[in-house]
Amino acid sequence: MRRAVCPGSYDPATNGHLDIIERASRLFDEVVVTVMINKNKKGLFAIEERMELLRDTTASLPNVRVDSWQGLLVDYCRANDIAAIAKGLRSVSDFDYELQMAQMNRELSGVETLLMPNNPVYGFLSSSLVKEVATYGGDVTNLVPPLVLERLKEKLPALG
Ligand code: COD
Repeated sequence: MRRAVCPGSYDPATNGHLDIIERASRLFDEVVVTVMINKNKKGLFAIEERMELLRDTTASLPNVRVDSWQGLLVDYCRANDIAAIAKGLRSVSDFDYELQMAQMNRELSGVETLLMPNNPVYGFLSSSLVKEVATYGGDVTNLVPPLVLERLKEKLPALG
């Protein structure tokens, strides 16, 4: 079975994430969307909630499942028989960092990274910017899945 992981913070999932997950699901037999836990970073959404939102958002993709992991991504890949990391690429600055991580992960474990150019419609989109815009009441309706929008409204009164 050809299995890939789409790792990320997903705090919260955006339409840009979804685009990459959907495209990866067409290339692999199974795609695991893994919320990587970073104890030093306090997010807006708890890990369980991020996973719930991802499950809801990817419910129509039968070969996609959601998981979480704390530690090195390559250890997760080894433990779950995953041969490829699938990620999106938004910009040249993304590329520098992603290339470095891809090379490090390959050096550590042999796992390959597939970098997919993002859909230009979502080129400017990141979870951080969505949170910042929503915090000040900006409209993020077209940038996130419906359940994410609902939860953002609950957490950020200005968005109401
Ligand atoms: N369009 C297309 N793709 C997008 C978009 C968009 N608008 N937004 C995000 N993406 C894709 C990118 O590929 C991105 O990598 C991925 O979604 C996840 O994005 P985020 O913002 O949710 O998550 P990040 O960037 O914080 O995730 C970084 C990781 C957690 C994947 C990374 O730090 C990691 O692997 N950490 C685990 C510890 C580890 O192994 N460290 C050593 C690495 S060499």
